[in-house]
Amino acid sequence: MSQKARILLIYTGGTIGMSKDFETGALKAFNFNKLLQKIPELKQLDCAIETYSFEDPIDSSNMNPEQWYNIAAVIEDNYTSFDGFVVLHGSDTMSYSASALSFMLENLAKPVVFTGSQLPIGDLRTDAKENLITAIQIASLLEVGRPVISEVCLYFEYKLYRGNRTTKINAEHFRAFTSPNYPELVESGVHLKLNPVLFLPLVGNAAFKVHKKMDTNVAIIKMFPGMSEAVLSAILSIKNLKGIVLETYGSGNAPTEDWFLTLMRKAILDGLHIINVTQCSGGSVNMGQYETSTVLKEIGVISGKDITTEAAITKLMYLLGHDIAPTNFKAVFETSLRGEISL
Ligand code: ASN
Repeated sequence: MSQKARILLIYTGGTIGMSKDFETGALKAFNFNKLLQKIPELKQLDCAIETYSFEDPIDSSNMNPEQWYNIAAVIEDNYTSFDGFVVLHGSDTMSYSASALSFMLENLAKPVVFTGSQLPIGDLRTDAKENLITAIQIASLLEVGRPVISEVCLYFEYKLYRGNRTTKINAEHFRAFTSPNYPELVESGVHLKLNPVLFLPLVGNAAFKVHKKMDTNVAIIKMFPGMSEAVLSAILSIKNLKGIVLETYGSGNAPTEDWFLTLMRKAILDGLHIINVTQCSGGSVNMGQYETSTVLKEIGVISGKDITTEAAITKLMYLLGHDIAPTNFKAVFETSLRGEISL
């Protein structure tokens, strides 16, 4: 007889569990037990589900590294007792959290599936039920007693994506996420269509490890025509700033004006790590392809390649939380740690 998968459902908040405040009409998070009462279908699933709720469920706009650590700690404390984890999370910052957790959980041998919804579970037209039920089904997939998927993923609107490849693209559509540079791992239709060649390989016997330090001395700067020297220089002189994600144009291009390159050069010489990511929704940075990125490459700007901004900023926090020698930092950042970049 095949063994039933054991799933831990972790509720952090988000629209999925919200209801309207009678006085203000605004959506806010409510009690988790009510959430489960609204989905009696969960009892029909062929797995054993236990639940863990954050004491104060939040709108994911209030997510931060401390909360990421709390999610990681729940997974760590329950790691051996469950086959998979489903994290209910607001959609607004879900891609940041899925990216952060992918770095914080090293040698993960079980699925951690983030999901949520665009409409509360109590709404007649809700997308919450399908998202939740299929996320649990995917997290329950076992093959000879071992989880089929062993990475941090995000399930939304019939698709399972690698979490650190996703980005939220729509505030209204049920199809709220996309993974511009990596195909979906699973597509849900009449059957679940798995693409195992795209899964991260199994980790073997390496021990599961949770990393707790994320350094928040970081910033994201989005380039725009007309950005002034005063603005860029003010950001770069922030005390204790250790790294920035620079969202450039196209394949990693930026102005060739003297003031810009002088500020960049000085910042790098002063020890700041600058990661070049594209502000395009798809494609890769390729410094040197155009003259407008050649100098960036020469002065030691780090290539984010085809990483998302969400994965870049969380990877930066994660790597800065480790004592990596400054001379190694570029090489480590440009390596794929959890499948977040294509090499
Ligand atoms: N504001 C909500 C949140 O991110 C949005 C959602 O979950 N759809 O918590």
